[in-house]
Amino acid sequence: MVAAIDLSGLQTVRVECAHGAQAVLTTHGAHLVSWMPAGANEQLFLSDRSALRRDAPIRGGVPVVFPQFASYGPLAHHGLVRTREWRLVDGADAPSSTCARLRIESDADTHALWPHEFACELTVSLGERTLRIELRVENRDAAPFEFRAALHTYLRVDDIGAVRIEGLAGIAYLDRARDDARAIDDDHVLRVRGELDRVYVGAPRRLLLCKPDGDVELAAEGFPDVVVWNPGRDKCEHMADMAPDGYRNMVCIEPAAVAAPIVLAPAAAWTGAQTLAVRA
Ligand code: TA6
Repeated sequence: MVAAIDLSGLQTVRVECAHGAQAVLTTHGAHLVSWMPAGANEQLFLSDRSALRRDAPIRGGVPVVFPQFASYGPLAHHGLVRTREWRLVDGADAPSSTCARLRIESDADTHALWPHEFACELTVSLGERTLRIELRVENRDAAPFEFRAALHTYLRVDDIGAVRIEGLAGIAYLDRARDDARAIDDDHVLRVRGELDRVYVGAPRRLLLCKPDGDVELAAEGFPDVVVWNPGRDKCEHMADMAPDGYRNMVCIEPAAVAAPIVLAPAAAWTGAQTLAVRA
């Protein structure tokens, strides 16, 4: 629950709808930190040990990964924008808006690290029992550039041992926990038993997270891949921003463009999105 965590060091944006659904973002990273659908519990995991400072990434919620995924490149892990301040460009004048749009543009700091002129916009749209998150990337440069991206969604679960993910059977993946070895999982459903870090290449548009307190459907647009991650007990114990047993309460299911970078022409824009929906 966000209520238990002090976000006071960060500027927040709240969206809410008439039926009681609400979501909270920080302008730091355009980071969604909470989503409570109408009549349902918090759906996102947010570590109670997360740094909540402007110079550090937030552990949990939905980090925006751009223009680099993980360490597939020379930049900081997961790129440039999750630790930078974004500007609220829509939703600011309407405190009870169901939609918020945040924007970030390249500047001298980003240029020193990644020599391209870009803009990213994140739009969050809230329904009674749905949440759509859209990432738009603009190339404002005179030359094409390549990027990788993901919406690194941390879903909250009561007990990782009791959940399963449906929709990935037979899909080839890169096993990041085993030097990116290629594999195919033929099991009908995916269960998390220990560390799991997989990039499913060319993943289906719709996945289902099945859990005892209610299933969540995930529908992706534009993102070709999906990453599934849980650090498992041993890794989690060594993470400074996670409780030692925090891995039990989360699983990341991330629409992503990882296996092949996206090439964006000058003046062109790319859009990827995911819609989360809780089922009754
Ligand atoms: O998306 C999965 C992943 O790349 C994992 O390998 C793990 O490192 C995770 O992201 C978290 O990364 P972070 O930089 O937030 O610690």
